[in-house]
Amino acid sequence: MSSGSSSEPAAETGTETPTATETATPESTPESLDDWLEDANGYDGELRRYGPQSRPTIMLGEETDDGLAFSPPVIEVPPMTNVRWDWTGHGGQQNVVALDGTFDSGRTNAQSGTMYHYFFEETGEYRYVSEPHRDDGMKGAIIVKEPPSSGNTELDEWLVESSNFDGTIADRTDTDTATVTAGADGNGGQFAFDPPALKISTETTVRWDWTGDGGPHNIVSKDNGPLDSELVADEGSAYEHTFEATGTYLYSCKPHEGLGMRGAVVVE
Ligand SMILES: [Cu+2]
Repeated sequence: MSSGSSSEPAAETGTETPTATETATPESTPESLDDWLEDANGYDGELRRYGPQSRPTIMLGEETDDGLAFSPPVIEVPPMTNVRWDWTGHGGQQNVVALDGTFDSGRTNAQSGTMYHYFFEETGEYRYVSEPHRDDGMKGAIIVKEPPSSGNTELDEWLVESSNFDGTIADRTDTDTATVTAGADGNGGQFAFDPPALKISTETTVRWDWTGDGGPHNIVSKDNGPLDSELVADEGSAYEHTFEATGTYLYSCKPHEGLGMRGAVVVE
């Protein structure tokens, strides 16, 4: 299952027994992931989620207010994802070592341009450190789990990288006017729609209310849908649309679409 050269940090798949000199000490007492990550440099409690077919890259040696960090420190990926680590060249010698020995980039390296990758096949929580900086908070985690599922595939694929989407479609089928907050917490700032997905009946008006946070946002349909608001930043701004026809309507805030600022309206 292994491939790549042995002298450089190399591609690996499957499980490998760490060598004696490079063995990471297993945790002696189980500690929750949240507790373990509490002093992880650059971690603000929000993980970055990637969808299927994505190619996540984590930078080593990112300078943060806390100190040297993996960036992003915590990511969530589906099974069968190849995760890559790139050395920035900052902060001296670094490596990537899973606490449970699942993956190990080998000898430390300080060279910008060094890379390592590991193919995650199975679900699980993988904690890892850069050994020279493990006591200084340079640590991270890869969470491998199935993406959130609402049962609506089109919607699930559109929202998979939206941090506040957990597979729930908020039920607003019993109201004539449903509201969505634009500029809610999420996606690494105030870059979320809340709720990200909602379900309404035909003839229902959806109103998006701007919080004023996160800079200018807009509401624009994917492809050629009916939603097309102005790009505005002011708190108290609003945009409305009344949905006549059934279907799944996908939209985003164009400036923040890549961050995951996406939403969906299901009209029944
Ligand atoms: Cu936005």
